[in-house]
Amino acid sequence: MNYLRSHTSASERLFTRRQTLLLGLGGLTGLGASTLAHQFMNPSFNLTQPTLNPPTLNNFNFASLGNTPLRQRAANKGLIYGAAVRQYAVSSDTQFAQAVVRECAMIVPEWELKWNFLRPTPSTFDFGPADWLFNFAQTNGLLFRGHTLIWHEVGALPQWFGSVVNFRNARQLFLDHITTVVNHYRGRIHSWDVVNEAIHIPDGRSNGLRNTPWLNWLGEDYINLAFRTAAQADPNAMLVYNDYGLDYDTPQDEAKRNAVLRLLERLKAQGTPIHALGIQAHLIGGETRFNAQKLRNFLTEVANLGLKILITEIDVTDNQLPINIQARDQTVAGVYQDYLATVLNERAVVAVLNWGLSDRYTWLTEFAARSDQAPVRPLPLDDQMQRKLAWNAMSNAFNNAPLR
Ligand code: 9MR
Repeated sequence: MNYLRSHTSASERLFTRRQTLLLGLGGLTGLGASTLAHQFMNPSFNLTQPTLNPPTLNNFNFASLGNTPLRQRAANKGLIYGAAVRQYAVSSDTQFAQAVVRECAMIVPEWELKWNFLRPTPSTFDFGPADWLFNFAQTNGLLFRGHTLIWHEVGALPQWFGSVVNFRNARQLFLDHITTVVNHYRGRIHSWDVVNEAIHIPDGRSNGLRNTPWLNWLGEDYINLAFRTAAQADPNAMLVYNDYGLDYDTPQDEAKRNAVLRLLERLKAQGTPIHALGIQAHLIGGETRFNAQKLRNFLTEVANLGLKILITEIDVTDNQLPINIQARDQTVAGVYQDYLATVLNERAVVAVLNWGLSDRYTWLTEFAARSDQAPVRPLPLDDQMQRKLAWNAMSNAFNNAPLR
């Protein structure tokens, strides 16, 4: 199977981000974000006073952190920590598998529950690779979450999709897929990303919905229908709407936050069985347009709808940062620290998952490669499975998170 086929939304997104980043390459240290987060985290900080360079975070060499793994630090605060993994990596790389078991309390298949893996033909299902991961999770006492039932992304759809699905059979295929897949793990799964990335402001619809084949075939109610169908198949799974581009203080992200909120409000108002928002949090090393208060307000509004929040895919691109590894790791760690300090302060946030655990296996190797060819370093463990400054920053953020 060719995993690197066209990935419209992912590559398009990174391209856009690269463009905006190039325009804002003033301060590459991430200190702007650190400062904001610090102000926000400090209850005695008076916003009307001039900013006197509040102490920024140190170099993340927290000597006192100790060896406690991320899952334990998160659990101490009532949080779940986990990561997306690939079956081939876990099954062939013992060192990686051991790191996953050591650090994680939950895994999510990065690929294996997408249509291109599950649906070799329109009438068949292949749960082989996903079940392998499920069994790995069970054997090692890890929770398992599902990603994703409904997603427009061409790169995650089977080759036959475009030529087989049409107005006449779309509804049946949609219902059968959700019912069969959710039923397969019924009662044994933590949560499902039921619908992924359904908001796309540039598509120009007044409610921000993305123009997808499903929208075209089933109408705007397809999101509600997906959740209802999933809930019927497994009344106990946490059902999640998952999206990206919600993190920064930019007009695009602001518009997207608003559209996502309106969508969640509509769903709640019509009694859709939705339980949580998944915030992907694919973050950008070097991006300074982070406003902790705005992000925090958004989380509060989501929580006020009675929804939980999961940080589902956090990682930090480093392809626009200097090649020096120490400086690069420092900036990446700073982004983790600022972001997690902000979001973990909201008690509706119940889980944090990295999109990958080790730099040995990350989608960013292909999708946000460095022009100098240096390997990318977006995750808490390096490509030798060693803990990095990003791991320290995550540890520190969990240590400082309020108990839920
Ligand atoms: O990381 C995944 C990459 O390896 C796949 O090629 C791609 C298509 O299946 O999906 C990537 O994961 C995406 C996730 O499913 C949804 N949010 C964005 C992730 C990165 O693009």
